[in-house]
Amino acid sequence: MVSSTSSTFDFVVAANRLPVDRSVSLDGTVTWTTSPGGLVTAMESVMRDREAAWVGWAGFPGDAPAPFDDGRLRLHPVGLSAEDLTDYYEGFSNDTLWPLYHDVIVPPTYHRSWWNAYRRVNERFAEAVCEVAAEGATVWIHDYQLQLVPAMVRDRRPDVRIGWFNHIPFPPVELFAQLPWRAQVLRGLLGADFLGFQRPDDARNFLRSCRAVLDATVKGDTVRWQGSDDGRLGGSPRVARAAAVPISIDAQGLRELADSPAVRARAAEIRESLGNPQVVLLGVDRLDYTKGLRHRLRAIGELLADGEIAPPEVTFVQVATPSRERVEAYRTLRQQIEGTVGRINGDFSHLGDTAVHYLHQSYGREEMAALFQVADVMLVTPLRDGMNLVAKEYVTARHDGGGALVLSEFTGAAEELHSAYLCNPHDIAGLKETILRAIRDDHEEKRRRMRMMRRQVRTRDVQAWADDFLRALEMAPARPPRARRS
Ligand code: ADQ
Repeated sequence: MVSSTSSTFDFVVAANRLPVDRSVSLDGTVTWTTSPGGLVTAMESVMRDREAAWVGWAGFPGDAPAPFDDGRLRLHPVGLSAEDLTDYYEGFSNDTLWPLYHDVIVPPTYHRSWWNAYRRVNERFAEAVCEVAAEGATVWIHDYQLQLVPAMVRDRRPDVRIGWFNHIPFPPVELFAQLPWRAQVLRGLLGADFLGFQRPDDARNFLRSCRAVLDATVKGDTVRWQGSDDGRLGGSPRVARAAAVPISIDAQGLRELADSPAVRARAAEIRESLGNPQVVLLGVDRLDYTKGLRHRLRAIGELLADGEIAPPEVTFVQVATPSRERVEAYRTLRQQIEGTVGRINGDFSHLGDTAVHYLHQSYGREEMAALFQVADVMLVTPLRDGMNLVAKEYVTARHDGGGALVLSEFTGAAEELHSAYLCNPHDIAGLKETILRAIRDDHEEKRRRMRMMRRQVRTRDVQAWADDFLRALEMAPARPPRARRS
């Protein structure tokens, strides 16, 4: 338990968002509800026996609310102004780093004012971390929004152990080198003792960038770098390790949920409402250009035009979660997707038989689990994705052994789920063939594939991920000898 008097903690998580959502009732009463998600579940288990704090933005612009306790956890909000949100979050994080780190599927935008905001907000996070971290604490920093925080914390607090985990890909140096602030970002990351990535290739890309951009010495998975004269790392030598620690899901929790009578009943209800088709194809993605929605719809449109699939026997349900709607590239994508869905339905739907069911909405965990159970073929076809948890959720929710997963080679999940129907989403002919194979393959073959993938996710669940990360952090190269709190 967090004692209300304690102000420092031996375990600190920093992520862009706090794991809670605020709601304000008409009489002004404020309530916080835990946002469901794998990260929260993973952290809950590692925080259980520790004095732990979570530093993050509370989800609305303006001054940060005062720190408060949520069960065992101290929540320490960081305030972001409307301008910070535009420049640091929507700008530098989601319109510079996100496209650059996802193979420049859309061109990244480089603005010096966004970079200044990114630095300013990262400073704010670093200050908050230092405020709550006890002497010798373990600090776990998450994701691309906070890449400068590791060095900013180390400058102030050489006594703490710092880990950073990247939820998205790390690009090849040939792309990363575009970033006007590439050296500053690498120096920021090298404040960490251990850097975790989704795939071995991401870790390798990072190490190659350190060598090429900073002239650092890289041996195996360890990078050594003598801090530069600009004072950011105080000129002290840095040693950090970078390796793959693929994230996963709360497999047991999802399995239990998917097996509950309520979810099973809801799955039957959904299938009925779709007109009991023989084959339900399903896609579930944030409406993001990395997720390959345009390519997927192209393949589906052509399969309908070829007469290979047709409603009511085969129907496609696409859940496209609203996302980053203030960023131009996302608004354009939405228009394109909705235009394409409209055209496909205009051409191939009949009264009562819809070719593509398009749902631009968010759902609760139960509804998602029920949708997964209804899906005979799950289409996970991103052009690039750090991991893709939907793939792991799908194979876990199909505890009945049914279903088939079509999975892009360009996801982190493809490194682990070898029994999926793997595809290159850029190859529309190949994608169409793979979808048809996943529909038509022998029942036993599909069950065998699903069984192997379910076992993989069960044994490498989110708990294993968090344990692996923290073990690697604990064993990371020793801190410099003078690393005591001053
Ligand atoms: P995301 O890009 O958001 O995550 P993903 O891994 O697929 O992608 O996670 C999405 C999550 O949101 C899943 O748990 C899914 O069930 C849920 N979800 C999607 N649509 C929903 C809807 N309409 N309603 C409710 N829930 C919905 C980033 C990286 C990924 C990486 C994760 C975790 O881009 O590559 O796997 O972080 O590290």
